[in-house]
Amino acid sequence: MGDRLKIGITCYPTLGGSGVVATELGKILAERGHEVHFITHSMPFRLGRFDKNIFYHEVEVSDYYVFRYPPYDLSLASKQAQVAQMQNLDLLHVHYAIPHAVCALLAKQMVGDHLKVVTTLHGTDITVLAQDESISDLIRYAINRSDAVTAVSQDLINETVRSLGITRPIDLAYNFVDKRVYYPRESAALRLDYARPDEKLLIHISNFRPVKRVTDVVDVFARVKQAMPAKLLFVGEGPELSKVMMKVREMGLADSVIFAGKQDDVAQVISMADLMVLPSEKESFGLVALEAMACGVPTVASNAGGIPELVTHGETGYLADVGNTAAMAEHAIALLSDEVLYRRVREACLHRARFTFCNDAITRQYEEIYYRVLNRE
Ligand code: GMT
Repeated sequence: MGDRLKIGITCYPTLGGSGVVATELGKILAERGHEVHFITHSMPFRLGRFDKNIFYHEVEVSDYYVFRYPPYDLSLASKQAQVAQMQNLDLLHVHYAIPHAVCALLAKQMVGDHLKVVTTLHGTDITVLAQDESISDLIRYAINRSDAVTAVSQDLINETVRSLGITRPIDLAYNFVDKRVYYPRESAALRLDYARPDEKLLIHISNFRPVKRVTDVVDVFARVKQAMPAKLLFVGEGPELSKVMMKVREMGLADSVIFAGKQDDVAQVISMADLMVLPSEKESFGLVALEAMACGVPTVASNAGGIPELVTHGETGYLADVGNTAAMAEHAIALLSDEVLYRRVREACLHRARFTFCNDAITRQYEEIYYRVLNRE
């Protein structure tokens, strides 16, 4: 390892994949000897155990009565500047351009140019927010002024260049999972609470936003169930949950579908399943497919966004066009009814998760980016 760095990390601490990746990265950087300061509005939900190299600084928003909208962004920028000064930070690594990179750039102006800003794009900042002209100039500014910018898939880089006309280099740094946490867990006894041994168990995990097309999961499952005994396990909750529940009831599938709500020990839950279903409309990466892959569970997914960079069709899972639930079900049935094929795909999943999306290699890649912006290569 090179110099010991002092790194501030800002992310959405309670939000899906980006929060998980930012937190895991911080934990691994701390294990590698760096000092990591999380600057967020609440404790990152996967932070877990105590570590002498990890610090948490809570952003408190002023509720001064003249503010119609409490200014979170300004509170964040001033906290980032304060922590950077007090702790002598080398850099701020922010996840999401809006508002985190913009706040970090303001903090940098307050502290001085020696404070570097590394911005990681996770998707919705580009695929949704950049479409809004009133905000796209701000995203472009944040990207162009950051000392380094990374994105979680090549597809997201292409989308950023195309939709914002960005010409500066963007580093590709794939998401990763910690292989000490994500591996096939012993789950035979637990699984009996969800499915009989002769039933296949399909799983879907998300925040149930419309972009996840969760009702497509029900359509895929209904077709699979016609071909073989099967159960479906939903993990997570969000705006589309009641619509999905209603569809399950209308299709007469209530006895075969389990809604488990939010779960913490995702690796344990996934390990019970035979197949992950991820039919999203858009997905810059699709972290849950990687979590499944690392637990030896293949994914049937849409070929949207960055998913094909993760799920190799015919090798570590199967892809179909967005909304083509018939094709997704066909792939699922072919895979689940052929034991030899299933074993081969499972092995390929474990290998790919371990070697292509290896936490050590990707953490080192981020370190190299940090040393580069600090001119300490
Ligand atoms: O997809 C979401 O609803 C959550 C969002 C997030 O901030 O976690 O996910 C985005 O970032 C993840 C981590 O990089 C990616 O795995 C997801 O694909 C990406 N979501 C979208 O692009 C829709």
